Amino acid sequence: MSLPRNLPLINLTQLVENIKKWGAELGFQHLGICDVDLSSHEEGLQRWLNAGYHGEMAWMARHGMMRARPDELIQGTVRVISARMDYLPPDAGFATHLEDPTLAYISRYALGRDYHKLMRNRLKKLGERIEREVGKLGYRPFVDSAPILERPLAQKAGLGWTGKHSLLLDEDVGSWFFLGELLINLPLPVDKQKENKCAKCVACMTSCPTNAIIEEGVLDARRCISYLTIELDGAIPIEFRKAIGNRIYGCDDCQLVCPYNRAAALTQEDDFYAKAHFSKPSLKDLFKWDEVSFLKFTEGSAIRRIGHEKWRRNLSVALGNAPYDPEIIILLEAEKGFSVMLDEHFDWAINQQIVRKNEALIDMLSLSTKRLIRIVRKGLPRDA
Ligand code: B12
Ligand code: SF4
Ligand code: SF4
Repeated sequence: MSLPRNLPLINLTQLVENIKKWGAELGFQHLGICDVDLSSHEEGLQRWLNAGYHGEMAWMARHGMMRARPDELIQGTVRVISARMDYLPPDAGFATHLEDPTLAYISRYALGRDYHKLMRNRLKKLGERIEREVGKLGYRPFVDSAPILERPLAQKAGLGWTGKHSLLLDEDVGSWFFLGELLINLPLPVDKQKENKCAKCVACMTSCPTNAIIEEGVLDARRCISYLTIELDGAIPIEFRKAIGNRIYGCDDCQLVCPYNRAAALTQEDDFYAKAHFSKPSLKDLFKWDEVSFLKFTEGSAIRRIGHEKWRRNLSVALGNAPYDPEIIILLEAEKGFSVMLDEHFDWAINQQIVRKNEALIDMLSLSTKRLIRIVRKGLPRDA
């Protein structure tokens, strides 16, 4: 990466002030700067990989310790500009969707347009803006796209602290935000790290429906509903299917119960608003989408990445968890024969429906879901 010829003449402190101003103009809610030393995270990363917590995400292990060494990823990098963009759409309807088992619950980050391209383009613009100011330099924007530990970087850059759920959060804004970075070769002054304010709270750990948060800040991804519904390619292990409830893409539970999300900011991006077909989506309607409809309705959305087969796999689990409805059994039976994996899920769901028919008046929501809904209605009245 080439360094600006006039580097000794640049007022780096003033430049950082400008970078933060340009970042805000580009729609970022917070920018911070850190150096590239993540050596204190290498042991934890290695333990996490050794324990197999990454499951089938082989790409997590592929690059070894490079994730903790941004200067190996892009040689010449000396600073990372870490950026936050809020995604919580208005009318999130958390409780409304979670308490009706005939509706699908989709993680609130995925209701609108895919964030990757949008954020990367803005970060690229930021790099170009800096270059206009100081002359030719080296920079590369990343959003989820590179083997790099984004949360530890953001924490170092002062964007917040790592909560017990392993996500980054900040006192006044909560955790409903994406992270992105601009790797850069300018020795900019760095920001201060923030204090961890989780204190004695363990709400996220005790509310996780699948007990995926196995230690403070350590997630066994293989148990996480986000992994099971998005990353996992094969069959969803039976032990998790009931706990998945109606969550058909990702999960927000550990964030829903976090006290710091009570005053979370809403997104400023229209692109992250929920698409009309994801507002109160019925499980049956979504299951009826053939592949052409799936591709049409998920165009530009992160959901498209999982493909139609996994979409139906997830929906069949949720249909299996829905109240008894003879139409569900007819729908599932009619779609059999596409793949062994799907057939097994459809059979499981049909079986669940039959069990439920026989149990007649059984209460549909688990005690933990009811508790979650109470917490959301009380703690997040605006977004409930
Ligand atoms: C892989 C991945 C996942 C996996 C695994 C999650 C995880 N916690 O690692 C799955 C699919 C489960 C997932 C889910 C989600 N993800 Co994700 N994910 C990533 C990704 C691509 C990599 C994360 C990573 O590096 N993990 C590796 C582990 C080792 O890192 P770590 O958790 O920081 O590990 C530390 C500790 O575990 C500790 N450690 C390890 N072992 C031990 C043992 C002991 C004893 C101790 C004390 C410590 C310790 O050391 C490690 C290093 O510091 C990042 C993007 C990126 N490139 O960073 C997005 C990212 C983290 N995801 C994000 C989001 C939004 C989500 C979801 C909320 C989506 C959803 N609604 O469904 C959920 C949240 C689940 C959760 N509670 O974390 C955002 C988070 C934004 C934020 N506010 O923090 C990111 C940053 C993407 C982005 N660009 O915005 N995700
Ligand atoms: S996203 Fe859901 S399943 Fe994953 S850790 Fe959080 S609460 Fe648990
Ligand atoms: S729920 Fe509690 S423990 Fe978990 S991240 Fe929020 S404050 Fe920390």
